[in-house]
Amino acid sequence: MSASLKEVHYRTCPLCEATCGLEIQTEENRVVSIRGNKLDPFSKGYLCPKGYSLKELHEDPDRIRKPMIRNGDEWKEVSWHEAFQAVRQGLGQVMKKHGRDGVGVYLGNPNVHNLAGLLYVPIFLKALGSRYRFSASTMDQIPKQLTAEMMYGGDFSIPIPDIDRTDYFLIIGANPLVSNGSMMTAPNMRGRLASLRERGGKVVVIDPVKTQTAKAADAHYSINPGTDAYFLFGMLHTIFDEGLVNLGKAEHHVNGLAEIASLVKSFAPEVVEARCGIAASVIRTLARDLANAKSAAVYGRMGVSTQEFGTINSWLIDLLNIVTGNFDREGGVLFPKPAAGGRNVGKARRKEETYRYARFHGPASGLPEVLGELPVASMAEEIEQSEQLRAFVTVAGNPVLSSPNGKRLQNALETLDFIVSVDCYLNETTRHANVILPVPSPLERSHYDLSFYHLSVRNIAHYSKPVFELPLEQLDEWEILLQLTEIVSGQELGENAVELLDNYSVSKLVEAEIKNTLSPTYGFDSKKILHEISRYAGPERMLDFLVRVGPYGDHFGKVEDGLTLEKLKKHPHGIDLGALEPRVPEVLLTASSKVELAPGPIIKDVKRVLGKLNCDQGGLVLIGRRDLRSNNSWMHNVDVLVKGKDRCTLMIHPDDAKNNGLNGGDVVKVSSRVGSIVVPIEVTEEMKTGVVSLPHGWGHQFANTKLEIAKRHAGVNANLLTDEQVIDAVSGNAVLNGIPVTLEKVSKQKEAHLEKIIQ
Ligand SMILES: Nc1nc2c(c(=O)[nH]1)N[C@H]1C(S)=C(S)[C@@H](COP(=O)(O)OP(=O)(O)OC[C@H]3O[C@@H](n4cnc5c(=O)[nH]c(N)nc54)[C@H](O)[C@@H]3O)O[C@H]1N2
Ligand SMILES: Nc1nc2c(c(=O)[nH]1)N[C@H]1C(S)=C(S)[C@@H](COP(=O)(O)OP(=O)(O)OC[C@H]3O[C@@H](n4cnc5c(=O)[nH]c(N)nc54)[C@H](O)[C@@H]3O)O[C@H]1N2
Ligand code: SF4
Ligand SMILES: [Mo]
Repeated sequence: MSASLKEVHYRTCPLCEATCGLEIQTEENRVVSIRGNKLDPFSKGYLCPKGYSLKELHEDPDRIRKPMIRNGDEWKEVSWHEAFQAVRQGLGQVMKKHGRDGVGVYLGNPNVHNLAGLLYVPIFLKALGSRYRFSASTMDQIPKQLTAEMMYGGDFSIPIPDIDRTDYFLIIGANPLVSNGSMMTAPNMRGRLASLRERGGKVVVIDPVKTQTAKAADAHYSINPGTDAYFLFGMLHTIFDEGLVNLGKAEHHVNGLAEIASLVKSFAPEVVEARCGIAASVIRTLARDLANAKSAAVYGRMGVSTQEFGTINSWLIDLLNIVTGNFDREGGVLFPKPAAGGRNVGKARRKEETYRYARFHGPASGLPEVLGELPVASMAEEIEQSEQLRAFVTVAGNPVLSSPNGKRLQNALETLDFIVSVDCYLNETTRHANVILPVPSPLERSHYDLSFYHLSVRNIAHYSKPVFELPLEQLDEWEILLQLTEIVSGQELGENAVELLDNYSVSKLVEAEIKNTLSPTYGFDSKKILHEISRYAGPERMLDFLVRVGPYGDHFGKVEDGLTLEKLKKHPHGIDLGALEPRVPEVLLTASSKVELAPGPIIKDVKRVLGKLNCDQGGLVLIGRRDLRSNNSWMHNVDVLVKGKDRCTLMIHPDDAKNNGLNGGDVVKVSSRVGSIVVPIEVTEEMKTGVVSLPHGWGHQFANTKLEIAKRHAGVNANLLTDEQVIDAVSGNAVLNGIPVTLEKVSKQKEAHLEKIIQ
């Protein structure tokens, strides 16, 4: 074989938020090796085991490569034409009878790691116009987005820890050494935390578990699950009580400080310590350390988001950063300035203080809409109760495994008239579909992190070309989404539908921009711009436009040497646009142009926190955990990631094991209000007493999926235990941590039998 067939490709790993740079060697159409790209200015060669596994993922014979139609239990590979005809008929019938709200949509996590999802799903949603829109966000970060919407005037205006320059890093309910960081894009967390400590800084972790991150920190405090609001209020109380409030530069940019001062009075550390399980003396010391640190950042993630006070927690974390003078300053928390599609760059501020919140309510659940969607915890109920909602479109999602009370959702999906799934696997959710539309492998598409550069600890721009060309007959995901757009729009645009819709969408984008008085292209000729970007089509054309009108762009000739897609292509390792810089007040898009410290809907919820001050959790509670080799539910069919020891175990503290008559390796039946599962235990002192943990994304035992490797490592679905009826009252976010459970030892003989009955 001639050497010329060997090629080296550089690209960003699309699997998680860390955005690591990959160096991929290929020979003809095969991956020879994958390693960390040392020349990537952000990740500098760092890679986790999932990055290497992209080769196996790409080659996985179970990955779907042809459109499929289900007839009863039988799946048949069909042409794209046939598949779209079936979708047209299936969705068409439902829409004819029930209108736009006849079709619901569920959007899963990989959408935000995918240019097609980010740019074309909104177009599809607009054409569909259904209010039944659900996504993984409402079992994840929606509380953070909602507080950002209310406090700063934009749901993507999220203050990000300046981890590389801070002197004190307080991590609450996050395990970035395993998750590789979330809502804080920063490859090589272990290295970054180690540097922080080497330069004399301190890392403190608040978590019911002595996690990998806790082990790498200076101090760790075990908190009772679901009680962070008490801990955080205790911290704020101390800061006000001990005269430590110092807003610094933020002083001139906030509204509502007096209200906060008055609210925190009820939460003295001595009052909250019993509830949160962290001693008052510790709370006071931590508050002083935070206030007195040269610079500090408080950061919280899934552990504080997916609980009953998710919104309150997100808000309190921001307040702590603000009242200690760490807001919008080096070493504190700052707003990134993304190169493309910046949701808070060149945007007008609100005319009045209204939020994209509670503009309508779920007809069955009565829950408020949040940022245009309804809470996923109410998805099954909405399907069950509605005579109208009869069809669903899922894009990159596996809610049967990922959403609370997955069993109820599974049953609800079975009652629908029609489901189409845009996905790469026939899995626990897509097996319910009537049609599956397969997407390219991650190596067959281009990549640019439109979302994560809003959350990145440095400003970065990195465009990746596809490693492989699209296989013959494989449509790109954006083309699939535009075909679906055509179908739900009720029009028949003929053979050129995709091109027509793509042209239309890009021209709308350009027209909106040239009418925006804050845009560098305000008043430009749209035809000229469209002509300039016409060398590209699809996501590349939109990306070229977004980069060029962005803050580092060439502004279509106005800025010499400014960024264009062409320029990005010439920098295959990515471009480092520098450390984060202060952006207040320019970034604030509230009507007042100030940070609103006391938004009405959040303040109202404080009563609920007070009301539950004296609750006692009593028995055992279940929380979740992540594993470095997992990525939610969908990478368990990759042998290199699942082989070895069983990762789906119930972790339990030795004292709790003893009290329940259990020994390591025993198998237990775990029951909650909603269901039961059977799982082996793993006894470990890492757990807090009274708390057990189970990873999510497992439960691959179903016969009618195409996941041969995952089936051999099936595990159990943690979401057969999580309770869809317990939610964060403000945002409707799912509660995935702190689920009351009971344990019962199961004999080996009973085990297999029980598993059959339960699942
Ligand atoms: N108990 C418990 N439950 C949880 C969590 C928890 O901590 N505990 N975490 C929650 C969180 S944070 C999240 S984000 C959700 C995730 O919830 P989901 O997004 O519903 O689940 P995933 O497992 O990410 O499923 C992704 C799906 O996308 C498909 N896919 C992968 N790549 C692509 C692509 O490029 N295009 C398309 N179209 N499809 C693709 C996969 O085959 C899979 O079907 O789970 C939540 N569920
Ligand atoms: N390896 C791997 N990486 C991933 C993923 C994955 O599945 N696997 N998923 C990706 C996704 S979608 C997301 S959203 C991110 C999530 O990123 P992280 O939030 O960093 O990940 P988690 O492991 O869920 O961390 C949550 C932590 O909160 C703790 N916790 C649970 N309940 C409470 C509580 O009540 N209070 C406090 N203070 N802590 C609590 C848990 O013990 C856990 O350590 O990870 C991403 N990265
Ligand atoms: S941490 Fe792992 S999965 Fe995440 S981007 Fe880096 S290599 Fe990919
Ligand atoms: Mo997530």
